[in-house]
Order: sequence, then structure tokens, then C-alpha cells
Amino acid sequence: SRRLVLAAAQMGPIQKAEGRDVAVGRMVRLMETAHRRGAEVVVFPELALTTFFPRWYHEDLAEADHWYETALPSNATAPLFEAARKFNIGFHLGYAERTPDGHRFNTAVYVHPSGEVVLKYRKVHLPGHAEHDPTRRVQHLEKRYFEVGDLGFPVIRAPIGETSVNIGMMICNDRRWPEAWRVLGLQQVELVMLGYNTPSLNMENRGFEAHHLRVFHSHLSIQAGCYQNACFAAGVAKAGDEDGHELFGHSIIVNPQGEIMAQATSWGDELIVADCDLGMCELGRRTIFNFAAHRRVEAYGRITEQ
Ligand code: CDT
Repeated sequence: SRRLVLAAAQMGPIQKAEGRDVAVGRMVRLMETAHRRGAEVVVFPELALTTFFPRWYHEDLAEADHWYETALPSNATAPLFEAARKFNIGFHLGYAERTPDGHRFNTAVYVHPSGEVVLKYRKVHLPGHAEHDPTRRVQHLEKRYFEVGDLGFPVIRAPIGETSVNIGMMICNDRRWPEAWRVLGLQQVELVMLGYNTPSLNMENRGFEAHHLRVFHSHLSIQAGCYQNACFAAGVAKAGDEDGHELFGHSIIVNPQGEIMAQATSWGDELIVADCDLGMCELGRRTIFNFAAHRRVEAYGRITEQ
């Protein structure tokens, strides 16, 4: 059978004043732990190199340039690539991307142990707002700092460990959209790599969302997505008090039955590992979610209408 030892590397907070070297040092230690625990791939969170900077407003976009990567690897991120080679481990990294022609995206890549970037994804569902909102206690300026991703939801067959795996990606808010999962499912995705930064308090809350449902909604979305598309997922958070604002953590690895195989229990750097039998993806695909046999696209037209 095809097996994959999958690690999710939750990260504790990264403060605004901390440089990339601090985060990268912590990530290299997590990769070493992942190697010791037999993992073949390690998944890091969304925007893993810095604080979740969309909470900070810059009137002039150029002032925000320092939050973005213009090349990968760079001097700052090279130790991740070196660790991948040394420990023979692939890694998924979320980061802010600024392209040579000045486009800005919330991006994730999967890097093979050789250092080759095998898959890139740019976040499609950008939550929040584009202008400073004085009514909010904390800003969520993703619509200011990022353009909508222009790569769709690609899936490729990537060599991981001893086998090849159909991998796809989502970033944070994407996980709440069944359309995103289904577009990956339609490409026979087996493993969804998904980083997130989700505040414990909904800053748009006008008293309608109970705080105790925040983690539930995150897990509900990931577990349903895995079940309905017969795939595994690593949902990997940043956690704890970042710049005075709490991120809820609760990273999970989920199987194609929608069950949680492993869950982080701290608010710090924490590695969770699961031994995934990729054959499990076949059950759903052959039976209840056999798309060719049972999907009724003629009834779904509204999904792609404006
Ligand atoms: N990073 C990210 O997408 N976070 C959002 C928070 C939504 S509140 C504006 C999420 O969906 O988890």
C-alpha cells in the first residue's frame, strides 16, 4: 500500500518586531523533529515567516514591502532549503509574495527535498477589507495587501517520500468554501496542504457568532472537505498571542473519512504526525463520491454564475 508520514508544524506566535531569522530558526528545529519522527513532508502555516501583518495598516503600500519575499530561496529562507536536503524532507511554506512586476499575493509552495519548488498556489478567497476601518479594533487588510490568486487550484502528482501523491493547496479562508475543495477533489487530490492564521475573536462580530464556535467552524470545514472529496488534509495554524492578538491554533491532520488523526494541543511550536494510508482515498472515490457516476452537473449551474 502507498503510505505517507505527514507532519503538521504548528507555529507559536511571531511578533511584529521579530526578524525572519527567528521564525526560520524555529522552523528548522521543527524540521529536525519531523525527521526524527520519520516524517517525509512537513506543512507550515500561512505567512509563516512573519507576524500576520494584515492586522497592521500602512497607508503607503511601499512601506509594507518588507513583509514580502521577492525570491525563494533568499538569504533568510535558505536554511529551510538546506534542512530539507539534510533531512530528506519536503516542506510546504506559506509566505507573502511580491513578483518582479509588483504583484502581491498570499502564496504557498511545496518544496521537494532537492530544493525544487514543485507546486505554487496563490490564495483565492481573501477575507477582510482594503481600507482602514476605524470601527474595527483590529484590522484585517488582506484585500489591501494581496491580489486574488491567479493560478486557480492546481493539483500535481509530486514525489513525496517513497511514493507519489496528488497534492493541492488552500490557504486559510479558502477552507471555508466547498467550491475550493471540490475543484481540488475533481483533480483527484489526495493531500491538501492548508496553512492558516485565524484570530480567536471575530473582529467583525456584532454579537452573532459565539466565540466557542470558532474552532468548531474551522474543523467542520476541513473535516467535511476531506470526507466529501476523499482526501487527507494537514490544516496548520499559527497560534497564541501575536502582537497582543490571539490566534486559535488547533492544527489538525484529517483522513478521507473526515476523522481527526492528530491535533495540536498547545499554543506554541508543536509538531503533530500521522501515518497516512493513501489507499483510504479510494473508498470514497469508488462509492458515495464516485463523481463520474453520481455528480449531477446539470443541476449545479448557479455555482459558477455571478
Ligand atoms: N487568514 C485568514 O484568512 N483568516 C480568516 C479570518 C477571517 S476574519 C476576517 C479565516 O477565515 O480564518
